[in-house]
Parts: sequence; C-alpha cells; structure tokens
Amino acid sequence: MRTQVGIIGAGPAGLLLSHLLARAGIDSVVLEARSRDYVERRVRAGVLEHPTVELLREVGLAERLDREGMPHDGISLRFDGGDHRIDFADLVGRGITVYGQQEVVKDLIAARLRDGGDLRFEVSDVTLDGLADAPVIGFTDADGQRQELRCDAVAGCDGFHGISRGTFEPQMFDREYPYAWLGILAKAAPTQHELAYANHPRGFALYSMRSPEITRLYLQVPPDTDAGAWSDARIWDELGVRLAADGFTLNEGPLIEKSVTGMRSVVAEPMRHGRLFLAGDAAHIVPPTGAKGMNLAIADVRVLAEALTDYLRRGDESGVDAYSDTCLRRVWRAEHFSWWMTSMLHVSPDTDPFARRLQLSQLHYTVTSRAAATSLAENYVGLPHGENR
Ligand code: RFL
Ligand code: PHB
Repeated sequence: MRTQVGIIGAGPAGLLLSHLLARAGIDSVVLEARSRDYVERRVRAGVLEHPTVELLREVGLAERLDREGMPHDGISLRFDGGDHRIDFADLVGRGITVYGQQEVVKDLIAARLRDGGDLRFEVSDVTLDGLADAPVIGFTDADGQRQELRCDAVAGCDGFHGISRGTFEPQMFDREYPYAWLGILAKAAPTQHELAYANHPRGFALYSMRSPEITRLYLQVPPDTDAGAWSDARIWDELGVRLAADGFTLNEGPLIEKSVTGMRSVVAEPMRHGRLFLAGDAAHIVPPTGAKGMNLAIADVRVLAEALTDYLRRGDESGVDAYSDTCLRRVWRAEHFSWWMTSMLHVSPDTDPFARRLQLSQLHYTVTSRAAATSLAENYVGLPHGENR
C-alpha cells in the first residue's frame, strides 16, 4: 500500500490532520489501535478555545458544534468563601465553547468517511522503518493480516502512550504533580451556566458540564486513588463542600462515568525525526487545569498540514523544517499556563503555610487586577494561531 501521509492515531490530532490534508488534495491513511466505537465514546476534554472553534468553522466541521456547543463568556474562581467571575467577553472580547472531545471526534470521523477517507480501526503491532527518507509503516489489520504502508511522511498522532515518540530519543522535559483528578459525568442538569474552578483547603474541585442534562465534575484526589474506592455519596458530599458558594446549589444525579486521571507536564523536543512528525499528546502533555490538551493537538496539526502541503506539493521544505520550533513556542506557553493554573488551584501536603499564602495572594490579585485577569483570560480563550510568543 502507498499513501502520501501515514497517520498513526485517530484522536483529534490524527483525524483533523487527515481532514486538513484532504482539503489540500493530499492523501493519507489513518491507523488506529482501538475500535471506532471506543474512540467515539472515550470521555475526555470539554473546552474548545476560540481559535479551535474558528478553525473548525473554517474547514467545514462546525455544523453540529454551532448547534449543540455551549458558548461561555467567562469562568469563575472560587476561594476563601467567595466566587469571582473572570469576564472573558469584557476582558478580551472572545470566549470558549463547551463541546465534548468525543463529539469533535465523532464529527471528524463522519466527515472523513463522507469524503472517502481511509481510516483503519483495530490495527495492532504498528512498526516504523525508513524514517530518514522512505518511511514504511508495518501493521496487523483488523482481520489479522500483516500490511505495509509506504509513505512520504509519517504523523505520530498516537497520544502519550503511543509508539512514535519511542522511535527516536527526543529530549524529555517533565513534572509530576502530587495529586490526580477524579472525574465524573452525572445525569444532572447544570445549575449554573459557566465553569467554576475552586481552591478549597481540602483540595481543588471543578464544576463543568457537557449539555443541558449532563454535569461534568472533578475532585482533586491523591495520585494513587482507585476510583472505585469513592462511593457516589462521598463524591457528592466532597463536591458540595469544595464547591460551596453563596447562592450555589449542586444538582445530584446518577453517575454515568467515574475515572481517575494523573496530572503531569511533559514536552518532547524536537517534535520531528527525519520524516516523522509528532503532534498532540504524542509530543506533549499538560495537566488538565488549563483545558489546553486537545486545543494544542489541534494547533499542532494546523501547522503540520500546511507544512506537509508545501513540502509534498512543491518540494518546499521551509515549513517542515520550522515545524517543531513553531509548535514548541505555543506548547511552552500552554505548559506555563497549565502549570500556573494547577499550582494556584491545588492544595496538597506539599502546600506549606508559605505556599498557601502565596496561592491566596495570587488568586486575590488575579480577580481584582484587570491586568492579571486579562492575562488569565487571553491564555484561557487561546492565543491566536500563528502568533509566536
Ligand atoms: P489522543 O486523543 O490520545 O489520540 C491518540 C490516538 O492514538 C491511538 N493509538 C494508537 N493507534 C495505533 N497504534 C498505536 N500504537 C497507538 N497508540 C495509541 C489511541 O488509541 C488514540 O485513539 O491524542 P491527541 O489526538 O493528541 O489528542 C489529545 C487529547 O486527547 C488530549 O490532549 C485531551 O483529551 C486533554 N484534555 C483536555 N484537553 C483540552 O483541550 N480541554 C480540556 O478540557 C481537557 N480536559 C483532558 C481533559 C484529558 C483528560 N484525560 C482523561 C487525559 C480532561 C481529562 C480528564
Ligand atoms: C471538562 O469539562 O472536562 C474540563 C473543563 C475544564 C478543564 C478540564 C476539563 O480545565
């Protein structure tokens, strides 16, 4: 088999890359380890930055997003018994959209299949060879047949636990945090329209949602927590305590999902090795506090699609040569923002009284200084694509 770009992984990065390349007349094949059903149900991110939404609109992927996505003009920071709104619309004139990652993935799969895209699910034993000049991807297809896919370039969009990054030795930068998030989806109508990030002496909590009927909530827990050890009643009690604010009520309901997510920051440099290009979680991880992971994956593949198009159409290598540096500037900005939000909002045994006073000072400053609030707002809604900072 032959294609121009072999894409490993059908998450937001791999699927969107395939769509953007197809629009530019470039062929690709997407190889995914899981089933279509699995990737369409995997519950993850929920916040789309403004530049992400604009891009999805520009490339014809926003029909359902514009109907079902929930535009938000702000968030609130809850601490010291007070609830403080950060008004994105007023501060930066842009907002975010709450729309589940699995909805983005469903829309992308539907669009690729409608356009005749080649998506192979349930492949296994993926191998990469010839990355210096003539890439060959080996894989076992869903019927158990061994296959070889020759291509001009490979996009490693296989997430944090994929195989692409392991084919070379990028320099790794990382931080682990002494906590994790216990996330739940509840069949309960949200009682407020916007997200609330709470810093409570007992730990962080986040109030989010997926639809007018579904609430999405998170609790900071110790890193080795077994989700099963938390009964539904204990989760609701703890959420009630940490999210408490004047006039706020928590609607309880049956839990549809319950899982624990580790928190880490990781960057691999460079994001390119010969004809292999890493994108999304395969190259970098952020803790979820800044809601940046999926948005970064999308920003990467926008840059990569343009670079590969110039290279494969006209032999112009300037874009592929600049790919890693271009992406890493945005990646490190998001790494900083996510680390900053995480450090400001979580309380752990490492948070000594000095660190606690610093957190509260930073929170008070952020909600009372227009300059500080604007900095949070412009990072949260997403810096414009193509701006290098
Ligand atoms: P993905 O989505 O992990 O997709 C990688 C795909 O590659 C497949 N794969 C392989 N396929 C073939 N062969 C192999 N050897 C393979 N190995 C792996 C996998 O099955 C998978 O389908 O990576 P991608 O596309 O880079 O997308 C990144 C995002 O998924 C991720 O950054 C976000 O979900 C992070 N994230 C959030 N991001 C946001 O922008 N906003 C948020 O609000 C937000 N909240 C979150 C989050 C992630 C969370 N979890 C569970 C990690 C909240 C949570 C709880
Ligand atoms: C979510 O709704 O899943 C969500 C929202 C904001 C975050 C992380 C996750 O920072």
